[in-house]
Amino acid sequence: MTKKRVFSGIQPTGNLHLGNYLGAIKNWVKGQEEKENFFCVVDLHSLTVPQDPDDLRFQTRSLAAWLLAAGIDPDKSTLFIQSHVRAHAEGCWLLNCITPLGWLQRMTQFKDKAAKQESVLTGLLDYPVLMAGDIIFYDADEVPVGEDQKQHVELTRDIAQRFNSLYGQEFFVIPKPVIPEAGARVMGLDNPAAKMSKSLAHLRGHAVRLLDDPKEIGRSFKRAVTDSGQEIVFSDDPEKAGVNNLLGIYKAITDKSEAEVLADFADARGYGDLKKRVAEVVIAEIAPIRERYDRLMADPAELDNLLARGAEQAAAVSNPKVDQMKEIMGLVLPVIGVQ
Ligand code: ATP
Ligand code: LTN
Repeated sequence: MTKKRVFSGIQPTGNLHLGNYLGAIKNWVKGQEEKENFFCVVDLHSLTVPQDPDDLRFQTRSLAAWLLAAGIDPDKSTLFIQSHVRAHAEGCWLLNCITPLGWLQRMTQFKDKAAKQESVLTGLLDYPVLMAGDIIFYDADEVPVGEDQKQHVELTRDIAQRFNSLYGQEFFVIPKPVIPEAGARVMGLDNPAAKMSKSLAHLRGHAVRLLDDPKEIGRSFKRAVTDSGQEIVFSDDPEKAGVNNLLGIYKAITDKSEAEVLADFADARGYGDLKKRVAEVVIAEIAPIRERYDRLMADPAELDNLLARGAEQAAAVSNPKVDQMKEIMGLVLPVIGVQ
């Protein structure tokens, strides 16, 4: 039986946090054995809001190093940088030409991000089309992402279906989002009503960043907002969102069931104890990743070699797919040698 193909991407925008790790990266690592995986540092997506060039260059390598440090194994998965493979930007144009504008104007992430920008770039509106291409140029079956990206994967399905029906063939595989149950939505420690977010990670006590040292992690959990009660339970009640978030983090890190998690806290003395124990498991998980990250960043040539290998493997799949797409759409392919 052929393995299911998985594609996922993450933006090199810095400040990688526990939400990114539990909502995305940890699941990528777990799924490496049974699936054929493509993991992409989506640097072109980062350009949809203004970036400092030096910072973007650093963050792109840094994110690749974090992914390897977290356990992405280049012998099992293809890890690469989006802009290293021509199919992404080129194929995005082709998809633009079959995607109705209204579909993009409806995206909630676009509306949220556009509201925060003084001047909205065309690329920001087009962001989901670039993302759709990432996925469908690899014939991916599954897209593991956090809850916030579900709408984009649904749009990807619509775009793929539209291409297939316009050109009368099953050319693109219709992918489905895979949302992890635990860790799908890690909330801010300072405000459990809002998701933990890179763009807020500079605020004291909002996020646990993978770069934080154990002391800082301990302090962030200590300050975490809870309620005035003392019941340690999983709950949908907005009042209990803080406690629910702490338990959810513990559950995602330990891979335990809700019952097992609650049993672990049966003897806890109040929220102080809860916060301390959650901090401990988070620190134990992150510390070795941080050590591997430091080692990888100390050898940039080796990192670049690994990424070159990944780009070559990725290009071998997506470039021919985009060339086929061009042909289907009526473009004339150049004779061999003019690439
Ligand atoms: P920002 O909030 O500043 O836009 P981000 O923190 O969402 O950025 P992304 O690069 O957009 O970061 O997301 C990377 C991956 O992490 C995605 O798969 C996303 O779904 C997941 N993710 C992001 N934040 C969370 C969170 N709080 N909980 C769970 N998963 C998350
Ligand atoms: N939009 C996603 C990042 C992303 C992605 C992808 C995720 C870009 N291309 C393809 C899955 C598949 C985000 O912000 N997390």
